[in-house]
Amino acid sequence: MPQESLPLEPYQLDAHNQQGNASHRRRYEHLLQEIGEATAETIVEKLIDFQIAIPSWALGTGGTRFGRFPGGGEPRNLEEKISDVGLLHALNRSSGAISLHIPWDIPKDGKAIQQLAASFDLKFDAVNSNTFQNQTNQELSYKFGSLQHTDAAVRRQAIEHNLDVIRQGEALGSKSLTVWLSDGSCFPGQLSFRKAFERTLEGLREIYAALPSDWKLFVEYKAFEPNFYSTTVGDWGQSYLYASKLGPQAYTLVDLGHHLPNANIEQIVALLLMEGKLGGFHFNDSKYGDDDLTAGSIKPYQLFLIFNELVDGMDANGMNHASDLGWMIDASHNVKDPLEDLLQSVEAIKLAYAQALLVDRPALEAAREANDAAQAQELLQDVFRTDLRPLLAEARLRAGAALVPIALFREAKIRQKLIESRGLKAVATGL
Ligand code: RM4
Ligand code: MN
Ligand code: MN
Repeated sequence: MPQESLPLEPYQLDAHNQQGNASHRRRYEHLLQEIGEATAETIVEKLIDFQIAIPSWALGTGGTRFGRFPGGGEPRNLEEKISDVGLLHALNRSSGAISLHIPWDIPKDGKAIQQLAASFDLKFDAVNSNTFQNQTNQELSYKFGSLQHTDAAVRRQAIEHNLDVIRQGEALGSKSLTVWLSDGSCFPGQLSFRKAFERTLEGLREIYAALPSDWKLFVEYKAFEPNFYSTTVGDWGQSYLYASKLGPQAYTLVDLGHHLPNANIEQIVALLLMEGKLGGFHFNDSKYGDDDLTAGSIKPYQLFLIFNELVDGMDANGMNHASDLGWMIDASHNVKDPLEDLLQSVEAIKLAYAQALLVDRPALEAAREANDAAQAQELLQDVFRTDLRPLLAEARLRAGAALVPIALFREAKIRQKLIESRGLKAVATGL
């Protein structure tokens, strides 16, 4: 592994872990007494396997329509983005995949890029198409939508773009395509809902037909923005309709920020899993809309409840937690160092996962059957309030990562090193 090309030396990681080891052991032993060694071992094993993909557009500051305030040292090209994800993975051993947005990141030489990623032990997760922005040199405009457009030539352009993204993904070893459309309308009367749906379905059918047989197609929904009256893939019902009509390789993708306020996302997840149609996840958190804030920063209990359903539903289907769903972060904003932010998101996701693994399912089932709402709440909240962070730290230690990734990031002055090598004015492509 070319760790020497990362702004982190192995000796720095070792020193960090040695320094924190005694207090970690104390906390871990204490937790073992509470939850038992066998349970702890099972959870630690599962945590080591669980990887969360990092999107290539989250490595720079972004996230608002107004201003961007880059903090310096942002990756200037795809190679540097891969190196940043490699760095995250070296720090936490939980970020072993990267998800590309085409055309923000077009690999010029697929093989070389794949090799670079492999040198950091990274795989390519879903590739994402982009028909929600006009690109320079693009012939026709997506102002009034892409796959739903009234003009067949615009629809053709959007379809061809998706076919091209599949080809790019194949060269990288990706196994899925995520389609998020901003298609919809801003004013009542602007659009025929039925025609928009049918045209979109027709386009998706052509894209679906071009999928390699071991690929999945993820249809991502979003309630509003940039269209504010209707969205053509607006909720899980519509996404489920498309995915069912397309066939067995098509699935719904849930982005946590894409619901109307107070939607019961855990229930959506449970039902999609029951139907075998949940394909992947975009993690972020929000207070109002698609805020794209750090996972777990606003509603950690909701994140736990979602994982509670994920674990329950995946187990009921005999699915592998680590590999049978696509796990990805989709967050990016202005005020934190993007790498620190991603480390926090990964930590929050893994914590919610660990908590869900600890739920006493037979007891919960018994409480439900007995209509004992108070006991059901006790069972869930008891787990939620147990501090499982020592399990995450133990999993990191065993996987060769840092005890406290964000602390090491600061101790090793990684951002300063990146600014020295890339400059203060470096700005990454993305939103
Ligand atoms: C959208 C959606 C997509 C993401 C873009 C950048 O709101 O979440 O998944 O690719 O933003
Ligand atoms: Mn998303
Ligand atoms: Mn979004």
